[in-house]
Amino acid sequence: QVGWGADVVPWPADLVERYERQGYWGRETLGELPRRWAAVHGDRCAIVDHRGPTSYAALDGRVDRMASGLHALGVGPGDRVLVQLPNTATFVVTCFALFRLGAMPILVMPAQRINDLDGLCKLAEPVAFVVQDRFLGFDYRPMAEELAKRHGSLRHVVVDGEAGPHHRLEDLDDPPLRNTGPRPGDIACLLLSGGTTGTPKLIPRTHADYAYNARASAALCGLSAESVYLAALPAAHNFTFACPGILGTLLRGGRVVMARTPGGDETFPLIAREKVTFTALVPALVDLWLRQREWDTTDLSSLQLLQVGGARLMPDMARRIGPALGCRVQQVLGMAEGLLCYTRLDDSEEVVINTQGRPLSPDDEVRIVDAAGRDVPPGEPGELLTRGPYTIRGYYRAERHNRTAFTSDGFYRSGDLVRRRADGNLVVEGRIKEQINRAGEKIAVAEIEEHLRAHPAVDDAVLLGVPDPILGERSRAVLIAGGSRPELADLHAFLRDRGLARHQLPDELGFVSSWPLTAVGKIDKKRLADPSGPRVAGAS
Ligand code: J2J
Repeated sequence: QVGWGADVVPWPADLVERYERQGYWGRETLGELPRRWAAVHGDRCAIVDHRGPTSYAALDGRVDRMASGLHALGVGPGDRVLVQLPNTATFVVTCFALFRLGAMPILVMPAQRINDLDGLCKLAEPVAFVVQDRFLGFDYRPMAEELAKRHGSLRHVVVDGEAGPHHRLEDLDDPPLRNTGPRPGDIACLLLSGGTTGTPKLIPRTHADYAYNARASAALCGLSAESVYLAALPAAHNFTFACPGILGTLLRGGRVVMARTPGGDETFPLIAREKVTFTALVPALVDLWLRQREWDTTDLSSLQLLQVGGARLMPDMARRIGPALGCRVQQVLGMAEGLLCYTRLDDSEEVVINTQGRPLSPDDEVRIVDAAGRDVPPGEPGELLTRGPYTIRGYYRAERHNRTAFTSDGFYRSGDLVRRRADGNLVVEGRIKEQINRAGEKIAVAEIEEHLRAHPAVDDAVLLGVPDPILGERSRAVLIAGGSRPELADLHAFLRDRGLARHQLPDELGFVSSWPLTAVGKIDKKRLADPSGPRVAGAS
């Protein structure tokens, strides 16, 4: 691809040609879509949020105004813009305005704090930051100001709500712009990776690949203009945004309902009122919904499909969903890097309960390999490697990391341990990457350990994922502290001061006087994590 420079690793030319020929990659760019939708659907409702409904025509108008307003501020093609907004129509407007300009939104979840954002600013040098004034008790404006102070690149803060000295999002409105015209192969947005290292990783998705991702997912899920999607997880998550989620629903002329929080208290009444037909959750939230369902009698009869992904769904929980919520289940093994595996709507109960499905695209390539990179015998577990028409070839501006995160022939090393059943469906067995999956939120172990080691009372630190009946995994910090031992609350305060988000704080704390070591002299994390294993000297 022309114009990508060294920031992004392109697909090889023969595959570009193949993906275009197969019809996966079209000629459209994401920014043009609202215009086309408005022409077809006009006054039909596109999005409902806490402020009310937005029609397809109004959506296109808002996208136009915001695109021209951002352009007047100097935001242009190729610029990066941090977007940290809760689930609102404004989130969608902002993304499409940036798509239209050929600028790239960096999609950040509302729960993320300055430590993450600081790393992203260093990496991607965004020119603007779009936030809501306050959300769930947190004021985003001081954080935006601090970031702007630290990073010269960040010239504009745009606020949805009370803007103070900043640009008010509603006021961004200039004469309509001629299309500045990104091309289908250009980068549309940068998604966040769960990460395994101390520095953040960004996932560059093109207009063509992301449109395909959403369109093919919408077809697989049988979406139509009658579909009503509840965005319960954060809109900035790949699952919610495009699998098929918000983008897939709008592509089919359906309606998106935005929930500010994912618990049953807010979502059940929304499902009843808006006649929601499908939604997506992580297993920890499924658990919460099922508990609430034991006493809550809200009418959920419109719900036809519940997608579950992000972390392992246990078969007995999967089995309880149908009877409790009156809908079908679809398991999704997804990753923001690309590959999506889905169980199909007509799969047997057995497949839907016990597997994470199979790839979306006929051109998704999946290899399952051993530690030496050799294909394992059929049915054996190994690491999932993948490439295909919507899987990236490299992280953004990460040349060195890309050398290990991808094979020399372009397969993404997922770090997931899977096996393939004889029927082709994949089952996730575990993980070989250093990452904790806490209720679907990915925690980069190495990064948090670095922060823990920075505490003055800590000599050395290890972070472990331990099994948790609700979260799937919770995090346990194990420390070596020669002098006084910090308490968990002290540690939390310390880490919060360093700008960590709530889910990044250890759930529990233990101490040892020395590390148990493996045969090759590495810290034996398995032994540290095993409660029934031999007690580690000095453990508490
Ligand atoms: C076990 N582990 C899973 C599953 C993801 C749809 C759904 C999820 C994500 C997502 C996504 C899993 N069972 N069903 O982007 O579009 C773990 C794996 C994977 C990692 C990716 C989507 N589904 N996982 O979770 O980028 O370890 O994407 O590699 O946040 O989540 O995390 P993320």
